[in-house]
Amino acid sequence: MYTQAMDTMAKEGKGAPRAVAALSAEDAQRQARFDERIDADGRIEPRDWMPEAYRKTLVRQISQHAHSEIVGMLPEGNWISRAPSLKRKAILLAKVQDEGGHGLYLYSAAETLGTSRAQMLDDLHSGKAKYSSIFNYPTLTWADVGVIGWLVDGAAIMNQVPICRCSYGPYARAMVRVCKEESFHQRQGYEGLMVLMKGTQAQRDMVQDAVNRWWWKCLAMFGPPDADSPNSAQGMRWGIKRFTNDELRQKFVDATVPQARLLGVTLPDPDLKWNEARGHHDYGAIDWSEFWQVVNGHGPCNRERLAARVKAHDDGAWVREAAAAHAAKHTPVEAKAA
Ligand code: BYC
Repeated sequence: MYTQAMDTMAKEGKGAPRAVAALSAEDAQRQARFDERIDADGRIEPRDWMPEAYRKTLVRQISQHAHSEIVGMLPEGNWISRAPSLKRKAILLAKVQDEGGHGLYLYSAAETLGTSRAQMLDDLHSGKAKYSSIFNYPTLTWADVGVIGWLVDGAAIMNQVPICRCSYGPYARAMVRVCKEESFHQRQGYEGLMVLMKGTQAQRDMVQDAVNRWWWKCLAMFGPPDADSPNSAQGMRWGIKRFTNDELRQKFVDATVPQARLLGVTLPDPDLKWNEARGHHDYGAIDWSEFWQVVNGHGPCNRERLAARVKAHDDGAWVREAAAAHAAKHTPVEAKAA
């Protein structure tokens, strides 16, 4: 639904300020080669030289993205045991497993930058690393599962398709498969809602209620407005981000309005209207104070989500120990001696 809309993307972000630091002559040369490759829209690979700030930015973004996928399994996982039919249960199981897989590709991509998975998980569990704000809200009804597929996965695709062209090779390649799977997730959510909308009045009301609760949170998912986004200019300059937060938010609104109309739901924004002059929809003010509250750990489910992840990690200690013991037993003697 969204992927096709993103095929015509130009090169953006040229001319933005570069990070300046005192460099040795050799580093200056490496920096120049790096800049040239970025300017030519080339790929940076794990063994290539890269500025420390580029490496740090990627570890931050990719690890937070991985954490989001793993924490993102929880709100929908809540409904696996209560799905209304065997078919819906099988679909939801597959979707939640896919999210786990996305987390694993992304942790692997981040590991190529020299940070261990154990370190990244420590940062998540200690509350140092962020994950997407959207997963700190509860899933109250079955319609929430459909709305997460339609809107949350829809927003995720809008954000993630451009990352398939990210300058860092392993991240870009991981995102190709992630986006294909997210596309299926988005369609299954929309289809599930279509079925509910053709059902009883109570089912239609349940869908509308879920849309009312998730819409604004999905708009905030794209991150703070460009003027308050400290990482955007450099992320664009490095070809990590290809569109700004506000640009992606606008694309999402424009793509979603006709889908809402077809579904027969009302998006809960009295200021939402087509602006002929801009060629886009105008929309109302997002509550950024709520967003920052949630990002800073004070959303309705932050504690619960983190506690669930810490428990899962602790419960899995025996698996890691067994795997390490198995690996040690099968390491050739020469490798041990070396
Ligand atoms: N929630 O300067 P900015 C999924 C933070 S998974 C929490 O604009 P940047 C899915 C931001 O990290 C969805 N924090 O940053 C999974 C920064 O703080 P730090 C996850 C947020 O990096 C399962 C500060 O605010 N997707 O879709 O240029 C089921 C200032 O922001 C949020 C990704 O991770 C937020 N919503 O841009 C279904 C995609 N927004 O780190 C679905 C990859 C901002 O400086 N990531 N912050 O302490 C990105 O594209 C970018 O990192 C962002 C933020 C657009 C998210």
